Amino acid sequence: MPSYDKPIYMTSIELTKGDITKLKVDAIVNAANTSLLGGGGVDGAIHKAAGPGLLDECKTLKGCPTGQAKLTSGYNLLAKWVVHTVGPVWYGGNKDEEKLLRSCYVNCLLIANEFKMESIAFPNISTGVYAFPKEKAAEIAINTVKSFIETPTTLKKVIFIVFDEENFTIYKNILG
Ligand code: AR6
Repeated sequence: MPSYDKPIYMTSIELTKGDITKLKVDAIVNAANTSLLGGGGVDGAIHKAAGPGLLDECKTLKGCPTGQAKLTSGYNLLAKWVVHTVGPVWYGGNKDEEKLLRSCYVNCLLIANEFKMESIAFPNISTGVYAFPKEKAAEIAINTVKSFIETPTTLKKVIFIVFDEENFTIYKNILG
């Protein structure tokens, strides 16, 4: 039997298409706004599926700056937790948009690790109402997750859940 100095850590990356509110994972990520008080898109869908308890807890958080992340319970969701992050609005690329989007992914992953989560699902943060170019956003999302899981983490599975065919094709091409 060979012996190893260090355990081998394995985190898989999965791509799926559909509604994030239906996933049974430790945490789903919400693409929120700085108020954390709900909105449209994936944010609206998550609040609707989670029920009013989610908004009540969000009210206690006093908002969240762009690029940061905050944790709540999942309430009526199948997911135990919701990690709320605020992606950057795309202003053309000269307002630190790429750095801020990267920071969203890193901060969500740090929370996942801190709370010893084994699975987390990300929507395509900022690529809806906030108009971040989809291809660029996908590269940032995938590269950030890949480099994060190079160091030991409690996460066994990171899911990218896309809602539209265009993002599905983009992610599939990058992930190979
Ligand atoms: N499951 C998975 N992905 C979804 C779902 C869903 N149920 N619904 C939409 N998407 P957006 P943003 C995808 O606009 O660009 C909100 O009003 C969607 O197709 O939800 O970060 C917030 O309150 C897109 O690919 O988030 C903020 O004000 C992705 O989720 C603002 O929108 C993100 O689109 C945030 O804008």
